[in-house]
Amino acid sequence: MKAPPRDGLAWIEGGTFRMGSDVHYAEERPAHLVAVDGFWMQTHSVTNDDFAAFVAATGYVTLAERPLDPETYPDALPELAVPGALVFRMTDGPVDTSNVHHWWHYVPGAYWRAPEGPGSDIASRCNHPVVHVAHEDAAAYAAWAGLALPTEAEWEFAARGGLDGAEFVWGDELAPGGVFMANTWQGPFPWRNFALDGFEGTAPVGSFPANGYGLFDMAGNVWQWTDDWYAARHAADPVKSCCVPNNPRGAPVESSFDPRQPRVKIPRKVVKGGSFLCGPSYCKRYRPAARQPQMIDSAMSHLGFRCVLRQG
Ligand SMILES: [Ca+2]
Repeated sequence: MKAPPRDGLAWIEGGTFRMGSDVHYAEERPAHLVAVDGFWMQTHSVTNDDFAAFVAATGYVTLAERPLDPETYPDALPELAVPGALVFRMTDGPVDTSNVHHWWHYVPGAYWRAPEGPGSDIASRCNHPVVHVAHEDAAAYAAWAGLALPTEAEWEFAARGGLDGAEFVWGDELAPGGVFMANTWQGPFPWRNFALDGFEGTAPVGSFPANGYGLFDMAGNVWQWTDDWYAARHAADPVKSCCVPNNPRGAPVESSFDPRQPRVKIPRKVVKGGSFLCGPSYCKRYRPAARQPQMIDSAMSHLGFRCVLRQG
């Protein structure tokens, strides 16, 4: 174990691991060998307090606080062309879970300091992960802090905590001995949240046990940005075993656009980890192999980030 160059970083000794999974969602396939060099990673997601320090020092204004550029959003409805962010709201009863608009609502005035919109605040959530940060906001924080956003391979290698091939970042059982190991969703999504793990929304960082590398919340709580462009599948293993990809940097940007929305030209990055909204009844993405595409301008109440520090 190397001594950290600053507080809040854990050393992740590099190595070769099997990235992805062949037994879950299609986008996790195929499981394939990848090598990553050693790096440092923040032990916690960046918190509201952390982000407030960045904003106080720089005057930074997040994407969710800025008016929409009509050139980027030619089809935006006028009511959506005001600054805001996507806020999760529980429904009154069961809904068609193929339509995310039942529970995601564009709320004018919602941003990291007012996560549910005007009138809400983070006074009681200083040590919760910051949310409503678009990719460029996360990247700006990282640059200010002298850090970087992780690649998907770095993120997944770190999340596995040395348990190569395990289902979860702590092992193979969702709640070993009935103990919840991450902030996820218990109950029928999105209308009943039993909060058996103690948290209905986000939890303070570090509320659950760390993984084998000393990293907290690498499953559940909030999704985390990576710096890799998304593709719907992983690359397969190379034919020759000599040629395991080293420090892969994701897919080309062209592969990341949403084929279901051809008019939208906003590329998508990979997010990892799942969130407090992921549960067995809807979305089993609280696993290290799980991944999701996210348009880079997304500001959502279940999406945050953490940073890495590479050597050299
Ligand atoms: Ca929960």
